[in-house]
Amino acid sequence: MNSRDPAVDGVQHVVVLAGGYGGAKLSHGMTLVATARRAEGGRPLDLSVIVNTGDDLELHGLLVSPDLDTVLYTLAGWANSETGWGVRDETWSNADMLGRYGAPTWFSLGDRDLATHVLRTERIRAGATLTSVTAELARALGVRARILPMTDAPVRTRLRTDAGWLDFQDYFVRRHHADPVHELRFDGLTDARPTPEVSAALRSAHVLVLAPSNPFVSIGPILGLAGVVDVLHEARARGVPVVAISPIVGGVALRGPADRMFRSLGGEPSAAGVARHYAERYPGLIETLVIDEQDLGDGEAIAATGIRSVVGPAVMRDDADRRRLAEFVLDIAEQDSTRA
Ligand code: FO1
Repeated sequence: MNSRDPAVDGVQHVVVLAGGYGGAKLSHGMTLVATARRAEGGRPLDLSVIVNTGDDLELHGLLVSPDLDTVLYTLAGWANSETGWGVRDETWSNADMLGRYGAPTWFSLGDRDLATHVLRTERIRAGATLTSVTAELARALGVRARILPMTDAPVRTRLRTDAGWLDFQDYFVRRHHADPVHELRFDGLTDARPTPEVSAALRSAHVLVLAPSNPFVSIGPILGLAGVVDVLHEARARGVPVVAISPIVGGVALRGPADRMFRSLGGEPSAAGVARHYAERYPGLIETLVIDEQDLGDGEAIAATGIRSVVGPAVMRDDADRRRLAEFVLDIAEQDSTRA
């Protein structure tokens, strides 16, 4: 089976590897394409989003999964599009009251957002997996796409800075990701396994997309899970296109610390730096890197890494941009699979 066989039950299975908001926005773009195809009788698009869980934390006794929730809320139409996290039209009564009790409120849980953590924690305490709880929440919010935690085992990203080793949200929120990062650790990752649902999605994919998420702390943990890179290579060998989108545009990260991490962890904050990062860590994995037109000049340096670069609408400011980028990626994938 490969992506050249339109006959294969017709449905096009697109699998996106995602971290926070960049991955959520691209995934939303894919669902906009899926909806348009349903309306126009085009080839059905079935989306699975494999999401990083290394940002997860326990707070007030509750399990909080920021990247899963950003994808869930964005696909459900509930996302706060200004912040890129949490729920829109949020209220903060609970956080206010917690503050009155002297509880920490540097990581603010809105009242609607809190419901997600309460239900998730309750279901997991009752023995449910993170995968099954996420599917229940997605179904309840009317999300058709499969939102798949990369693993059901706990994985916690930790970052070594001049202030010592920090938990991810301490680094990212409490300290405003201002600390230069000298080393990364993903506690629990070596014992963790991709879930059966993740393995099945990777094996049945017609198109594999690395979203414009942080290559170090969002895409990295997913690709660091035992067996994931091997399954991706098997997919490429079957002619399945593997397309990445640069999270660095014009030398800066569209959101978050990715550009500074290139400086402190090695590499350079540029589209070429992203290509080198992926080519060195995961040789032969990525076929095509979508770069913004501002980075046209990086084309030769990218080609030198063995990755083909294509200039596309890499910046997503609104829904039209999200759909445009998703369509662009699917067109690239179509070209790649016929080239293969
Ligand atoms: N980011 C912040 O900068 N400040 C916050 O108070 C904050 C709260 C928060 C609550 C729930 C949630 O799912 C995400 C939240 N985030 C907050 C964003 C979070 O740190 C990031 O979404 C990821 O961890 C980075 O991708």
